[in-house]
Amino acid sequence: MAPVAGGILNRLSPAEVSLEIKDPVDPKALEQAKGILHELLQTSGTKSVNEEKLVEVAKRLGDVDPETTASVADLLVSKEACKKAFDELSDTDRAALVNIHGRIRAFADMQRKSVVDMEMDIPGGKAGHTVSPCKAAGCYAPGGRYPLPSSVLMTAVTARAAGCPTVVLASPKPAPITMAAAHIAGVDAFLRVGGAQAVATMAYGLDTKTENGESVTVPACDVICGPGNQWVTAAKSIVNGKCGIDMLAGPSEVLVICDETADAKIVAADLIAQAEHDVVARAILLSTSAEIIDQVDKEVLSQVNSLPEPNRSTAMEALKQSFAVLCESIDQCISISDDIAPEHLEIQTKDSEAVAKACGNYGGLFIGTHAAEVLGDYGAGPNHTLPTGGTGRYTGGLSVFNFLRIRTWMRVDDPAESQGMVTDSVTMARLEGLEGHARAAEARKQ
Ligand code: HSO
Ligand code: ZN
Repeated sequence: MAPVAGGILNRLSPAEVSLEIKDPVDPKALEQAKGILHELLQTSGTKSVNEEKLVEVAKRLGDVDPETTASVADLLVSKEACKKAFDELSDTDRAALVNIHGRIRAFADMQRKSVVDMEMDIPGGKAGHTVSPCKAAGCYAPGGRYPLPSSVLMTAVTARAAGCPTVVLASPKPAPITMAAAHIAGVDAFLRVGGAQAVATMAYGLDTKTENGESVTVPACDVICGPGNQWVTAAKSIVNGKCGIDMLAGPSEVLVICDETADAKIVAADLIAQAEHDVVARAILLSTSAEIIDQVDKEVLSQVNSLPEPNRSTAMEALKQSFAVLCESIDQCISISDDIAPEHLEIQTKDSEAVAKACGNYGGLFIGTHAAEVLGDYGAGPNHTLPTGGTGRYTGGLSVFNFLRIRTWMRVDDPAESQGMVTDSVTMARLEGLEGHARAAEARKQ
């Protein structure tokens, strides 16, 4: 149903909510990303990307100024430049960056501590697992519509907390605040390149010597993470397997479940905050109260009109594709929300905690009026890199676990004690028709 007078949100009945889950990878962007990877790798003769090609692609796709970019060294932002950007921040801005960094790091450190090495007895010996970080993390922070230093912190700080010895960052056209964030996160290499070319460079690495003899080295990263546009997501889908990736992220979403006790002004502000990210972002309102829906809708229209440009037009576009649903019960709200599995789920009801517990699918959960989604964006603690487009059904957001490997081991100290296990293995091997296996087990018979 079309929006009502004085409002902007489409009104759907519960039955009209269709999932319309899109493939997280855009087919056209996938073809273009494949082309870029091919171009960067075909002439390299090595396993890393070809440096001249990278410079050419970065110039052509507008990452860098073709006039002032001479060599591959110009595609990197130096540590000195990042430190300078940090030092030049106002006291207030620097304090915000430092505080947010601290909270993200504290949360990630607790996550890291929550998973520990273990060992247990097996017949005649021991087995266990060890938790260990991958060597090189590649972090992407978008540079498009807005600079996103918070995404630099969310990705790079999490990789550091996991214990990755090398952290690479890619972010096109970095603003000084993005460079300052890279400084405080302590990134080792910073590529001012975006899109598929950035993902390819982090996946395959760049190893080169410039004319003045300086070496420019970006290692082939073991895990590539972070939000990005359709070409970043497409390229991540291509390199997935060569390296690990966190997720295939799509446009941002927020879903608010509220009842008559909610504050319409606050709900509206939260819907708009997410809508301003992107013209294809989505804001969804589910409520048991027709009055609240009307109030929120009117608030949305009036608040969005007071935003500065280009935020207003961006949010307006997104809100036109967004919707509100009047539900019969909170249980119905939860069931629709679970079908959607929103990236951000806000609960603003009288018993928010109980409602939150009953919700099954979401990227990040924000419980109660004061747990604003934007506080999560800016480092209350949990990561803001979250699954979108329904992928919250099978994955959570970015965390230290994306950079950790749980590796298992076993040892036999007392072969006599292990004989039962040996016999079982011989039997099972023959049931599988694997005579070589049977004999390898039998060699341990006593
Ligand atoms: N809400 C975005 C993250 C972000 N917001 C960065 C502001 N800056 C996706 O979770
Ligand atoms: Zn946001």
